[in-house]
Amino acid sequence: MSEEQIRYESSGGIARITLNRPERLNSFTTRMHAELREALARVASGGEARVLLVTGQGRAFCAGQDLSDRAVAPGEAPVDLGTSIEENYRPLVLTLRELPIPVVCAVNGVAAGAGANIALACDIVIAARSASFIQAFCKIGLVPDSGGTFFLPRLVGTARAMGLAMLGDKVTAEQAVSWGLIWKCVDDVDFASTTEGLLAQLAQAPTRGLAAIKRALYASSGNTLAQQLDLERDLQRELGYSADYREGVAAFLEKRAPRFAGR
Ligand code: T3D
Repeated sequence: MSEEQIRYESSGGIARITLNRPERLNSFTTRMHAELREALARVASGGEARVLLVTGQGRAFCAGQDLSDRAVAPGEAPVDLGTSIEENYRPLVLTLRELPIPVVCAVNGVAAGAGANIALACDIVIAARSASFIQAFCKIGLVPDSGGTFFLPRLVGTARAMGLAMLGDKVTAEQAVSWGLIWKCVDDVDFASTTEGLLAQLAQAPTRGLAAIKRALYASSGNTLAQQLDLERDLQRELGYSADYREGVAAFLEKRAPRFAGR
């Protein structure tokens, strides 16, 4: 496949997707979405990757939709944004959330509009200190999409979500951490090595267990306590029969480091 607008690699249990339109701050085009879909399908069907990295090439993570695709000449009908969301952004967010492996987003620079919310759709978000997050939608008369209206209030509460969505202010990586929007922010010089350390750790972790953690945590906001306790029971029952659980217990008792196979 042609991968010009994204780069995809997979080795050593780590799949990597790099948004690759640096001259347009990695903003989304229809073609980039198609390439992303194809890469994500490879991750999902390959069965080798135990962690997925999503990051951006150049000085930005992603500036959301490419707005040069959205200019409307007088007398012309505008693009149906609902169709764009339905065909591109909605499946992208759902795929990231449903992949049965951890998805790490390494936010290397500005993340704006859908770019910010695609980052928030990932399971663990690490950002360079110079990165920032902007809910840019309000500046062009739109609503936060790609899950923004779902993620923001859950992560930072309604008051902050409302301010972020209605004002479109830039949130620094440091502030994003202190508000609970993302996991971690590291100095730019340490960003690559910290990200690699995180990927290596996750690639050697008990993958089935992490998939179950992901499923349980994302289910919790829609569940009652009783439903969540039932889900925990069911997941624990299933994991209790896994090779990784057996290995984890054996390694603990033998006082050695575990060697998880991800099964
Ligand atoms: O349409 C649908 O399908 C519905 C879905 C919508 C989802 C969305 O994401 S809507 C929101 C779209 N995104 C934005 O509104 C963000 C627009 N960009 C910005 O606000 C700023 O560029 C940034 C805050 C992200 C970065 O600012 P700065 O000062 O660091 O860079 P810059 O100079 O603005 O941008 C550098 C270049 O990238 C520039 O081009 P030039 O002048 O060098 O030729 C700029 O026009 C271009 N660029 C940045 N963002 C976009 C873009 N070109 C097209 N689309 C962009 N989104």
